[in-house]
Amino acid sequence: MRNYIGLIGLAVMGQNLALNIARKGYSVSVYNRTPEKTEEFIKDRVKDEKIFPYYDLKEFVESLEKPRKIILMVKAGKPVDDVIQELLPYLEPGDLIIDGGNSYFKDTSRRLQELKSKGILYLGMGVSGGEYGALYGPSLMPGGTKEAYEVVKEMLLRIAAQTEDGPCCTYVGDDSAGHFVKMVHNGIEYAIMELIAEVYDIMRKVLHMSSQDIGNVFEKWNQGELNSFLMEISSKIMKFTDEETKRPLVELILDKAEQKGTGKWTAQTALDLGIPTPTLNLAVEARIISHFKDLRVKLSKIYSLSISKIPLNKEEVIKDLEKALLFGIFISFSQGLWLIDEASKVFNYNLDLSEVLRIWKGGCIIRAKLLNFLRDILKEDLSNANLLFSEKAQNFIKDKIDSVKRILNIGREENIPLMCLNSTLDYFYALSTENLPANLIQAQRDFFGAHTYERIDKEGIFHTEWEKLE
Ligand code: NBP
Repeated sequence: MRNYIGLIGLAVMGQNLALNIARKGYSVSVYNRTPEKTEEFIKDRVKDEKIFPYYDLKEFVESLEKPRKIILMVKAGKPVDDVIQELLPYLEPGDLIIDGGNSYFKDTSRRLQELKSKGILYLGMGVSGGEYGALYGPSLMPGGTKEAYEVVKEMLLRIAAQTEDGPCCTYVGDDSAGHFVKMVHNGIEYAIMELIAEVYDIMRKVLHMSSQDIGNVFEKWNQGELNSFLMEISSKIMKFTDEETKRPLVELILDKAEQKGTGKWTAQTALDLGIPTPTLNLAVEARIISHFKDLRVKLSKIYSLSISKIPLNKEEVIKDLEKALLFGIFISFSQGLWLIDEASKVFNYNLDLSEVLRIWKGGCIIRAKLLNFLRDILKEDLSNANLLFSEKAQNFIKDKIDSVKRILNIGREENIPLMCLNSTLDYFYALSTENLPANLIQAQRDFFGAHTYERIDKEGIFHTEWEKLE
């Protein structure tokens, strides 16, 4: 009897995904470069599940029913290419490789083309939800050919998170669509995390709230419009006590945020495609700045940007913070969706934005009640990719703007950096402003570089000799 599917890479994601697949009744062959990890996995975590370890790649491939289906859960980048090269001698046309890691979408496109010439099917599949999601139901974002998706469709739909709107998996689109959507998912994730952190900063530094109290407010918000996975875990984090010191653990964690690259790729890709995503970009910048701890400590002593303690009504500020956070999260999704929509046109992904929002409703890190609202907006007009035109969006935004402004004013007054929140309002203002000062920029460009300009009073391309050259 051969096994239904194979999985390579038994770190946190691979182990949990293998268990999830096996618990849905499928038999799984597993392989890991370092054999000890496979042994440990089988010993520590596998019970009655039909999971079978292999320590030789050829035997691993031969253990699979045809056409073979192999999921890669290895580190993104060169390891994916290495594993594919090692597998190729044992594969036959019609076999399918699914890359479930966070691969760069351009790598996925390249691999897809290379494997197509050998008759091997390939899916680049975003998997979100961390180890918990991988085990109990992730959000799955597979992209590639429809033919490849059909081979594993039934299994993917079964292992994905289930919601009232169906399983959190769909055929995302052609080529690298799956990994593109996962990349932007992570870009939005960075932005929401930074926005929550900025709100937390105001609560602790300006409102002088304890971590426990902040946790209580987050918990309350999580019962309302802000209901989301990131709000839920933030409230739990705030209330978590360090065993050793009996202090809130969050207060003991060094303020240097790490990153693995998907947020940076989102920002770089948005710049390449010419789509404005300042909130997503600044979330990456905020992590980069956080890394310069020593420098920050030195500059903080030089500039002494102290908190001035302006008189504030705490309850009112908390209400404003809730609205500001909702606005920020809405704008983050708006920027991400616009980017995905543009990529769909440029790379011919044929994406359905509403489906993308649907499969983010469960399992993934950015799952949020707000997604229902965003889907309602898209239902009215699917071409409204940045979501800003609908009447629903207008009412939502108008209800929040004053709160955002008040919070930003507090930030300015009290010397609190609010990089992401600030950018959401500036993005909104800039996009909604008829006359931007870009006319002066065009004049400057033409002055020093003869780059030409257009005029508002007549058609054509113009150049002016701003100064006589002697
Ligand atoms: P890691 O990203 O830490 O990768 C570790 C795995 O890659 C191990 O199984 C390791 O084998 C294998 N590997 C490496 Br490194 N180089 C290899 C090579 N040249 N040949 C074969 N195998 C190689 O694991 P992870 O955190 O489970 O993530 C797996 C994928 O899922 C990544 O792309 C990640 O970005 C993505 N992802 C992770 C999360 C998360 O929450 N961690 C969430 C969503 C997506 P070894 O044991 O022999 O070193």
